[in-house]
Amino acid sequence: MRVFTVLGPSQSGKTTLIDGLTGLEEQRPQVLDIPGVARVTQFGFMGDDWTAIDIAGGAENLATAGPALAGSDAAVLCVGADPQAAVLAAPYFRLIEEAGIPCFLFVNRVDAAEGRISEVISALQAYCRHGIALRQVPIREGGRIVGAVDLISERAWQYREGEPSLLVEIPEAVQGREREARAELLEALADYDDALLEQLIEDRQPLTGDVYETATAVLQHHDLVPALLGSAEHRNGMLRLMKSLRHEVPGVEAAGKRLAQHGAPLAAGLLADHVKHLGKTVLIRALGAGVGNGRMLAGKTVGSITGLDAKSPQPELAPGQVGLTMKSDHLSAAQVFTEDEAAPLPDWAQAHVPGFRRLIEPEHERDEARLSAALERLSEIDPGISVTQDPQSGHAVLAVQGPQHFRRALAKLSEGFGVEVTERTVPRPIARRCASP
Ligand SMILES: Nc1nc2c(ncn2[C@@H]2O[C@H](COP(=O)(O)OP(=O)(O)OP(=O)(O)O)[C@@H](O)[C@H]2O)c(=O)[nH]1
Ligand SMILES: [Mg+2]
Repeated sequence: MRVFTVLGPSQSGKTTLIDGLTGLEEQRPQVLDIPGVARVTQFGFMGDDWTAIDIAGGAENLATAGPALAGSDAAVLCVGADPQAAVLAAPYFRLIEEAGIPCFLFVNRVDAAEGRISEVISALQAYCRHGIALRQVPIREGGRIVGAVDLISERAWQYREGEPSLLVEIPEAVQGREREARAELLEALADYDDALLEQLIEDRQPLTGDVYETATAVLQHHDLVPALLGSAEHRNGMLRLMKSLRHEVPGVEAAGKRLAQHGAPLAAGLLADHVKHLGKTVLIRALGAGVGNGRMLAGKTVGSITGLDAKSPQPELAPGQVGLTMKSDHLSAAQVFTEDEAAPLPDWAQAHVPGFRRLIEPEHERDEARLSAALERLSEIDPGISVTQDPQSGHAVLAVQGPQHFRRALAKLSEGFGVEVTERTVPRPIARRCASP
């Protein structure tokens, strides 16, 4: 099983994109939804198993993105086709660069694109340390984008509403732009492949299969960021993206190597939740062999493992597979596990220090003890939260990533743990006056 994380600015179309990818084949995907945080989908494509992790947009959710990326084989950064909005992609580019993970850029919403795609790419390039390599150029009709030409295969595709695109001849009007963009792509790839460079210098046409091979190696080393186009809403560009993922994304061994700080890791904790009647559930990914019910992980035995539905037993996870652990309170998200130990993920995957702080107290005094227990649980499942005690009032200080995150935390306290709270701003310490001389 291979895993990719889809991330990007709020409302860029990530959830719609995953719906489009999982809808390419008939069978119903399995879904785990943690509203406002992430949605995990398992699906099949051309005989391969995939897990897609959809991280809700917004800077406050970057704390969730780190652990998901750490345990993934690739990232898909989904952005809108708007050069003015490029800056919104900056924090995601930074995280992906720090993770060193292969990344596809998906320029979504091309149905509503205002300017040229090349302008979108150069605006995004300002925020990405690696070169962005356009893999497709748009086909336009009356100002609208109605298809795309793949620059490696030189095949042209005409979009169709809600259906796979139709193979067509490259329209004459696009041929000049296609040649120019293909030359740019080949030059960019040739920086990483001497044989290709030689062919270009000698003015020989490289074989399509060889160029795909180079493109795969370049993606896997995270040397360039390939960019694909489409419209998730209209299901355009879905098959191209999914086929690229299928051919180019490395297997689980690469993720295992990236996380091998203290010997070979056995599994990584990607995401956690607290579910009524079930308790703490942790989405883990096996990176090595020997992860299963009753087996040792992080120094204790694993209680039970299920599929994403939290029902179907999955007693063993083969390397690469993803499952939900229960009755295994010693496991957490944002950690990497060997048989004996749990270690925190590298710094880049850790949440930013939570800067939004509020004093909270239970609405009913009798809930004092329940609130402390709930807050302890909450900080176990949410890597972006920290809880301290206000020395003056003795009340809890809940520190989170921002106001939206705070509202979500309060909703979880109410719905998940049955504790209603009131909030206040944290009083600033009174500055001491200097005694006058
Ligand atoms: N025009 C157009 N609209 C789109 C496209 N893809 C998604 N949308 C719309 O954009 C809105 C947001 O889509 P979502 O898929 O929920 O976006 P998201 O990135 O998951 O949003 P968050 O989870 O809130 O960060 C919805 O109204 C979609 O219908 C597209 O390709 N073209
Ligand atoms: Mg979404």
